[in-house]
Amino acid sequence: MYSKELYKTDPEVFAAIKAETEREHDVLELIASENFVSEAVLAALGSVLTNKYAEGYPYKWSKETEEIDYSKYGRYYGGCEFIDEAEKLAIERARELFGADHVNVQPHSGTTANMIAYFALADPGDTLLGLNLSHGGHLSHGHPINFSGRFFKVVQYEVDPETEQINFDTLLKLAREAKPKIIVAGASAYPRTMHFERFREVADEVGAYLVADIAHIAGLIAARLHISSIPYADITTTTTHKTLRGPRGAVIMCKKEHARTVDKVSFPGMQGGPLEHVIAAKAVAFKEAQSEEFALYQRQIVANAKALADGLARRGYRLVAGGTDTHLMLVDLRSKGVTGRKAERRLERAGITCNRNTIPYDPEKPFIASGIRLGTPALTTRGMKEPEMAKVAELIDEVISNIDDEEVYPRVKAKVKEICESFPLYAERRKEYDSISAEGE
Ligand code: DSN
Repeated sequence: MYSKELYKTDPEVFAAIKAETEREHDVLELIASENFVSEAVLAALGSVLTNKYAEGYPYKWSKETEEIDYSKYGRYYGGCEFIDEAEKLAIERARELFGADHVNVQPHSGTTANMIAYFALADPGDTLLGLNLSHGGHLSHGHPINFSGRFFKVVQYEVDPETEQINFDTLLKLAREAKPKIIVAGASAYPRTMHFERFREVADEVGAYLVADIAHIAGLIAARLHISSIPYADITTTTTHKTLRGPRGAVIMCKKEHARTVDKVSFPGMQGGPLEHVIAAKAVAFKEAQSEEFALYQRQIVANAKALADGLARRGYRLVAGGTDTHLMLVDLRSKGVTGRKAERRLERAGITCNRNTIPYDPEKPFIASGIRLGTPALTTRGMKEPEMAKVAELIDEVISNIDDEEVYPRVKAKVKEICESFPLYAERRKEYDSISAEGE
C-alpha cells in the first residue's frame, strides 16, 4: 500500500528500489559487512518516527546518584513520550545483550561512534595506536586521510609477517615507545579471534585507554561465539548492520565511569537530532538478537565461513592467517595471477558480490589489491548451509580459473541464479513491487 504511494509520487525512485531488491535476491552476496534485515526492522525504519526531533536523551543524569533517571524528561523538544519508549527499549535491550554498564544508541555510523569514543577519552594531538588499514584495520582507526589521522597523532600496528595475526609482544614494544592515550582494538578485515584480554594487558602496561571496535563481530559476541570486548575495553563501539543484522547505524557501550562523558560528547558534542526511526529499528534488531534462533544463525555463519574457506583452500587458494575463526576470510589471489580488483569485477559479472581487499604487506596499491574479502552473514540469513558454501567455493574457482574466458560468466551466472531461487529473499516484497508496476503499465 505504501509502496504504491511511492510509485505514484516518484516512479524513478520506486524503480531503483525495486531493482535493488531484485539484485539482492539474484546475487550471491559475500560482502562481509552486509546483511539482510527482517521485515520488522524495515517496518520500523520506514515509520513516522523519522518525523520527530528529539535532541537529548530519554533520561536525565541524576545529580544525587550519578545514574540515569528515566523518570526525568531529558529532551530539548516537546512530544517525545513515545520516542522515549522506543529509545529506552533500544538501550535496555543492548545493555542486556552485551552486558554493558551503559549504552548510547544515537551514533549515526561506526565512524561517528569511534569519533565520539576518541573525543570522550582524549584530546586532539594525543596519540592513538590503531591497526593499519592495509593489515585489516579501518579508516577511522588512524588513517591519515580520516578525521582520526588528522586530529590525533597516530601510530599504527601491523600484523606479524609470519602468522598474519596480531603479535602482542610486538604490540607491547610499540605501545611502550608510542605511549598512546588510546589503543584501538578492532578491524574490518581480520579473520582470526580478536584477543581483547591481551589488548587490555598491553593498555594497562602503558596506561592507555582501550577502545574496542567490534563492528564486524558484534553478532558473534552477542551469541557468545567470540570473546567479548565489554569486560576489557573502556569503550566499545559497533555498527548495527553487519553480523548484528540491524539497521545501518551504530551504538557505543562503555564502563560506568565514561558514561556521562560519552553521552555529552555524542550530544551536543558531535551530533544533533538522533535518527529515532533508526533507533527504533535498532531496538527491533536487539530483540531479534536475544532469540535462540539468532544464536543458531551466528553459529551457522561461522560454520559456513569455515566451509567456504575449506572449499577454497582445497582448490589451492591461500587464506590470509591460514583460515578463519569468524564470519570472514581474506583470499590471497597472487598465486592465481589475478588482482583483487579484477576478481571483484569479474565475480560480479558472474553474480557473485564481494570486495577487493589488501592482504598484509600487499605489493599492490589498495585500489588494485592482491586479495578479496569474503563473508558469510548475508548468505546465512538466506538459509544457506555448508553444502551451498562448497558450491559457492566451486563457482568462485570456476570464475577465477577461467577469468579471460567470456563463456564462464553466463554459465556461472545461471548456476548462481539457480541457488538464489532455492533461497528466496524478500519474496512478498518483490511480489508487491511487481504487481504495483504491472498495474501502473
Ligand atoms: N565499510 C565497512 C566494511 O566493509 O567493513 C567498514 O566500515
